[in-house]
Amino acid sequence: QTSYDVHAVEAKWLPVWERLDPFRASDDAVVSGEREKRYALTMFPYPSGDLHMGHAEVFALHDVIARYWRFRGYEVLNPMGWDSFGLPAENAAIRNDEHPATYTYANIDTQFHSMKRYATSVDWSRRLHTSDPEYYRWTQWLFLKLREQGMAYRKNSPVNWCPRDQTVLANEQVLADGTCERCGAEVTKRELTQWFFRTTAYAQELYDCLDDLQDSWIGKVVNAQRSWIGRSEGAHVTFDVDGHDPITVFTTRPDTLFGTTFMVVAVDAKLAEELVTDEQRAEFETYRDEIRKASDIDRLATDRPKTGVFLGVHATNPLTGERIPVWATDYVLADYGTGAVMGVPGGDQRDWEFATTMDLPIVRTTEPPADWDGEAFNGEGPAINSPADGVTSALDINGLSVAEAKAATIAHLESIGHGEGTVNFRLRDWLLSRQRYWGAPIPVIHCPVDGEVPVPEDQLPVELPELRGADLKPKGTSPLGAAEEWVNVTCPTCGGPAKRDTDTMDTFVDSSWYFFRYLSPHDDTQAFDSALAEAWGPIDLYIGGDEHAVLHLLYARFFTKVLRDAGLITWDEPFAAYLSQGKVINNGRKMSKSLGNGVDLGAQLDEFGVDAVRLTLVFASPPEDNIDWADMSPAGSLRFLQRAWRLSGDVESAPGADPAAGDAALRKVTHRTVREAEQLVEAYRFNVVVARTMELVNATRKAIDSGPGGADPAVREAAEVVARLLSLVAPYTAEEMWERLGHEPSVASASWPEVDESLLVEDTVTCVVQVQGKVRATLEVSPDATDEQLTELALAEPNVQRAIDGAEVRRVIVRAPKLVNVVV
Ligand code: ANZ
Repeated sequence: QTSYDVHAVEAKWLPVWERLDPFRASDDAVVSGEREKRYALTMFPYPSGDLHMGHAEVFALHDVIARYWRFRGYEVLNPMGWDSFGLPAENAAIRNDEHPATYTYANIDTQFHSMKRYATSVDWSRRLHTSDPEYYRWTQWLFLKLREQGMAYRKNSPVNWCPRDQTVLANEQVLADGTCERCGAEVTKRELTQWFFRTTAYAQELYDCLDDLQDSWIGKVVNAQRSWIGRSEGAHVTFDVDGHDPITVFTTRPDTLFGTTFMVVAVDAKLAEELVTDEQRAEFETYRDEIRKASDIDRLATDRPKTGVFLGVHATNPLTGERIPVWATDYVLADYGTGAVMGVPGGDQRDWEFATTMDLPIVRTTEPPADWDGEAFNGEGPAINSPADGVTSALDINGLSVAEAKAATIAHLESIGHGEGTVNFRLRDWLLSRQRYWGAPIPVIHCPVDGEVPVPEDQLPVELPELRGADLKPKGTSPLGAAEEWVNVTCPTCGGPAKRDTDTMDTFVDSSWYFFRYLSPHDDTQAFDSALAEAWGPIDLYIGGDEHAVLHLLYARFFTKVLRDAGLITWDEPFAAYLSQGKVINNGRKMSKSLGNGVDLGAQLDEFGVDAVRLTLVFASPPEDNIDWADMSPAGSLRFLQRAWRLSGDVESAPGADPAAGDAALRKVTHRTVREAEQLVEAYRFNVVVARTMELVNATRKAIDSGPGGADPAVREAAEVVARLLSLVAPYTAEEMWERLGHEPSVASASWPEVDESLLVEDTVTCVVQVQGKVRATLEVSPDATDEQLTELALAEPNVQRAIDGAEVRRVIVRAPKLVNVVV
C-alpha cells in the first residue's frame, strides 16, 4: 500500500474518537491535586457563516500546545463555544429577512460540524453559546453583581454614534480614522442616557499588571494596552473665573503655569455652554454645531487649522493673578481630563498655533537650546520667566529642571489650595448599552416611584422577547421598546406599573467572562464555581487575533479584577500567557470579497484533507507571522503525510521490541528530535517542530531502505515517535500510523516518548584553535577529549604550525573541549 485514502480515514476515526472521548477534562483530577492543570483557551468564534482559513489557523496552532500538554501528563481543559450575540448576526438577519436566532443557530450548527471534522482536542461536553438563556442569565447576574459593586451605572453623555448601524459604539469600536469598526460609516456624536461599567476604577491596576505580562504576552499587545489605558502624571490646577465656579484643568506640565496666557475648554462640553456670555452665544452655537460632525481623531490632529470662539469670560492665573481669556475650541476633548486646558503656547504646539491664530500672548517657561528654531518647546531645559518682569509671585522656579519645577509648582499649588498632583488616564468607562435586539437584555426595571430597580435574581434570565416578524432595523431606540407586553411590568419593589430597560448589552460583555462559564457550563445555580476557578485558573495560554488586543483582553482583565474584589476568585489576571497568530492572506493581500481572493476552507479540506491543511498552516511560519496561502503547498503537505504513514507499514519488529539493540545512529536522531520538540513547543515554535518531524521521517526512511532495515527495533522506535509528534498537527494520519504499528487507539492517549539522555551526547564538538588570540584552525573532537589530546591535535595542524612559524611555544591554554590558545 503506498497511500491512504484521506477521506476514508476521516470517516473512520471520527466515530472512534466520539466513543473514546479522550479530551474530556476531569475536574476531580485537578481539584484533588492528582494532576497538574493546564487551561488552554482559544478565542471562540462569532457564528457568521462557516469556519474560514483564519479559524483553521488558530485552531491548528492552539491544538499543538493543548495536545502536547496532555502528552506531558497535565489535565488539560480545552473548551469551545460560540460568541453568538451581536451585530453581525443581527445585520445578516435583517439582510436575509430572517430571525437572528435562526441565522445564529444554523451557523453554529455548520461551524460545529466543521470543527468536529477539524479534529481539535476539544472537550465538547463544555460547549456553550452566549445567546442561550442559560448563559445570558449569568451575564445578567454578573451585570447586577457589578452594579452592586458600584461598577455599573447610568449616565447621560455624548456617545459615539454610528448612523448606519444606528447604535452607540464604545470608543474601542471607533477606528483610528473615525469610522465604525463594523460597517465603516463615519461615526458621529449624540447625547443619550447609557449604561457604563466603571473600568476607570481599575485603570491603575490594569496598567500596573502589564509589567508582569510583559514577557508572557506579545510585546506589541502589552504596549497597545498601555497606550489605550494612557497613564499620564501631572496636576490638577484650579483657576478662579469671573462670575462662575472655579475651573480645574489637567496638565502634565504644571511647571508651565507661568506661561499660561489663555484657557481653552472643549466646545462640546457642558462647561462651555455654562460659561458663554449672551453676547457670544450665537457665535458659539454656530461653531459648536459645526464641530459636532467631526471625529475625535480629526479634532486632535496637530495639522488641523486651529479654530475657536471667545466665551466672553476671564479666569485668573493662580500664580500671577493675571486675568486670561477663556475660549472654546475643538482641539480640547470633552471627555479627557476635565475638558478644559490651560493654554501654554510656549510649551504646546497646538496652543502655539491657537495663540498665533487668535493673536494671544506667548511666554516661554522652559529655555530651549541655543540653536532652537522651532515654535513651542516641550523638551528639557531650565525654567525661566517665573516670575517674569513686572509679574509678582510667591513662587520662583527659575533655573530648575523640568522635573524639579513640576514638583515645586505642585507643592506650591497644594499650599495655596489651587491644585494637586494627580494621575490621569486616557481610559474611559466602558459604555455597554446597545440599542439593538440581539444581545442580553439589561436586567433593570425603571419605576416612576423607586427609580432603577434590579430584576430580582430568581427572575433571571430576563429573556429576549421573540419579536418574530418585527422590524429589527436600527432606528436609534431599541427594537425591544416595541414589545409592549415585555416592556410593561410591575415594579419588584412597590408593585406599581414600571418598564423594563430596553437596551441590550454590548457583546463584549458576553465574552468578558466566558472562560469562567466553561468551568461548569451546565450549572444552573451559579455563574461559575469558585472552587473550580481556583483549581483551573488562570488560563495558561490564550491564543487569538490581535484585533482583540485592546478591547476584549482589557474587558476580560477588568471583569477578572472586579470578580476578585467581589470575593469570587483569588487570581488577578485571567491570561497568564497570550499569543496572537498572524493572518492567512492570499497573493499578498488580505482575503476579501471585493478582491475575490478568498480561499474557501471547506474546499481545501475536501481537496487535501484536514491533516494536510492543518500541517500546512502550522508549518508555514512562526505562529505570529502572516501566512500567504498562495505560497503554500497543501499538496506537498499531503505527500509528506503519506510518506510518514508509509513508515508504519515498513516496520517489521513487534510492538515492545527493545530499541536498545537497534541502530545507534537512528536512535540518536530520534531522541534528539523528541528533546528539541519539547523545547520548541514550549517556545511556541510549532513550525520548527514540524520541520524536525520531517527530518526524522527522512532519517527513518533511510534506515529502512539503505540502513539496518525495517526489522531493526530502532526503526519502530522512530516511527512511534513520528506518530506521536504528528498527532500534534495531523491527528488522522497519526492515529492511522499508531494502529498500523499495532497499538490501541487513541494515539492522543499514549504517553510521551521518554528521552534517553545518554543518546543526546554529541559525537563531536568543534574546538577552536588560536595562536596569539587569532583563530587559526578548528578541530572536530570528542566531547571528552583531554587537555593533552587537544594540545597535541592543535599543534599538529598545518595552519597552526605556519602561524607559530618556528617561534618558541611559551604556553598552551586549554579550555576543553572548545578552545586551545597557543602563546608564543
Ligand atoms: C499645559 C501644557 C503645557 C500641556 C505644555 C502640555 C505641554 P496627555 O499626556 O495625553 O495626558 N490636555 C489636557 N486635557 C485635554 C483635553 N481634554 N483635550 C486635549 N488636550 C488636553 O496630555 C495631557 C496634556 O494635554 C495636558 O498638559 C494638556 O496640555 C492637554 F507645555 O497642559 B498640557
